[in-house]
Order: sequence, then structure tokens, then C-alpha cells
Amino acid sequence: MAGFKFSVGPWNVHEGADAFGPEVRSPIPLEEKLEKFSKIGFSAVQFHDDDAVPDINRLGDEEIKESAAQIKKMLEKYGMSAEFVAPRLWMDPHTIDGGFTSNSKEDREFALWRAYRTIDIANVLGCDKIVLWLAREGTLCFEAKDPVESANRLKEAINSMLDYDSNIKILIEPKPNEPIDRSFCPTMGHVMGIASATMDPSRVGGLLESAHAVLAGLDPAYEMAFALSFGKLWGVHLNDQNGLRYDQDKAFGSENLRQAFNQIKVLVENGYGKSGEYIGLDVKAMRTQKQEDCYRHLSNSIEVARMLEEKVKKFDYDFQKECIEERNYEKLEMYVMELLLKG
Ligand code: 3MF
Ligand code: MG
Repeated sequence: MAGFKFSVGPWNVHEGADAFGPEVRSPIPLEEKLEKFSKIGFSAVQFHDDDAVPDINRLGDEEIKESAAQIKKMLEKYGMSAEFVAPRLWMDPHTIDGGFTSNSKEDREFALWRAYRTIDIANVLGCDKIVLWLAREGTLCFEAKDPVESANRLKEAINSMLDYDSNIKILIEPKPNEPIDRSFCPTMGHVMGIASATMDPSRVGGLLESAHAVLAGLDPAYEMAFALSFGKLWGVHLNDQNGLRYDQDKAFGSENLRQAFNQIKVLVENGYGKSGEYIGLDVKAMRTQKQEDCYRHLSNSIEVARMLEEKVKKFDYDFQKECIEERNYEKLEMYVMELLLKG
């Protein structure tokens, strides 16, 4: 049996709206999702601040903590943990121009307020990981923001968060574009660079989403490996993406099986999960999917991850060594194809 622990965010089961059409499925209450998640095999849940506390902007600091305590009870009821909390800094009127890098001081202050509340919520939920997907921290018009100042503002915002709580860890989830045209922190290399320039690099790491790496024209397994070499791969969002298209969040492995195999291979070989890290999913059901079967993309992704873990266990490292010694990479490549294609 597989050794990985899996996590998922409530947004993975959504109503199917896209940029060109409305919802096609009805919303499912959080508790019903949690119950189903635990049945499918997830042991932790990923939260945005307003997944845990929906009316966050209208509540005071103490009310926010009380509201989060209800979610903690709900998690306990189903034997689940919280993996991380992420401030949703892309939906609010205050974050139209980004949060931490907005040209407006008031917006930057709002973003930090949400970041602090996110930390408060994480503390109530009993997790120490804060994820920053820097959705609108970039530009639609290149000349609209000073790119050097923007990188500095990102570092300052992270420092403020580290300073606010001496226990939390910050995981930056890089993405090169969408919803903005150009992101200030597009790849894992940028994440490692920013982390090293903060006041406590030991508490700043990365979360790699497969599709985001593909959108940057990079291989997700190498992005993961790069962060692993710094001891800073603290989260993953496994999914798939058919090249340079809109952000697809397809079921893991459904588009590029060999690339998916190599992600699991890198994770297994480097003991990912041994310090409590989860295999997180960030997948979306197709819009065509019916209400009664709208969790299938999740169970499919777990199943594929487990099947690939079995393939990794079968990987013949002696044969690999032999091929490397002969420098016969055609032979090695065919071996991998056979491993994946034969039973
Ligand atoms: C966007 C994403 C986000 C993040 C999430 C948690 C909505 O492409 O991947 O999902 O994963 O906000 O950080
Ligand atoms: Mg993601």
C-alpha cells in the first residue's frame, strides 16, 4: 500500500463555472465535502482563509478565531487535519491590482491584514503552514508597476508575516501567469531566491503545482527536485496540464504519464512525506461532469499517484546504473517506456 498522505482543498469540488459559462453543478456544503474527502482517502484539508471563515472581511479578529474553531471541530469529527491556510488575495475589490505589490498603500495594508488573519486561522486549525499563491502579484501592463520595487515589497510582506508569528512557515506557490500576464515570482527558482532574502530563510519554502510548472515551460519533477535540494519542498499540488493553454487543473497523470511518473519518482526517492508533508491535489472536475459523480477526478488522481508509486518501487536501479555506465540512454528510455506500458 502507498505510504503517502493526501490532502485536498474544498475548491477542488466546484460548480463548474468558467470564463465563458455559469455554474452547472450545485454547491455542496463544506461538511459534506469533508466527509466525502475522508472516505475517498484524504487525511488533510487545504484551506483559503475564507474557506474556513467565509465572511472574514466583516468580522473582528476574535470573531474570526471563534469562527475557525468551528471548522477545527468539523475536521476532528472526520479525523482530518488542516494542511495549510492561504490568504485568498485575488477576489476582493482591494486586490484588483494585487495585494502585497499593489500600487495602493491601502490595498497593501488590506493584504497584510488578511495575511495576519490567515496566520490566526492556521493557529486555531492547528497547522503551521501558510501558502502564498501570489495570484495578482504581477502586471497586466508591464509599465504599471516597478518590478524591482515589487520584488522588494514581496520580501517585506513575507518578513512582516514571519515577524507576526515566530512559528509559522511560508510556502510560496509559484505560477508564471494567470490571472495576471506576468508574475513577479513565476518559478521555484524565484521562490528559493526570495526565501533566501527574507529575515528567516529557514521558514520560507515552496509548494510546487505540476500545472504551474508546465505553464512556465518547465518540468514539474525538476522544479520539485530543485526545491528538494534546498530542503524546501514543503507542499505539492499534483495535477496535469496540456501545454500552454488556460489553467486546466486536470486529474494527475491524465495528460503526461511519464512526467507524472517522474514527479512521484523524485518525491519517493527523496523521502517526501517523511516530515509530515502531504501529497496535495489541486484538480478540477471537467465542466461536463454530473453532480452525482463530481468527486471522481479526486479518486482518479489518488489512484494514479498510488499506481505510479508502485511503478517507482519496481524501477530497476541496477539496470539504470548499467545504462548510465554504457551511456546508453536510448536503452534506459525504452526501459522506462516498458515499465510504464507493460503490466
Ligand atoms: C491557482 C491555484 C490556487 C492555489 C490555492 C492555494 C485556487 O492556479 O493553484 O488554487 O493553489 O489558492 O494556494
Ligand atoms: Mg494550486
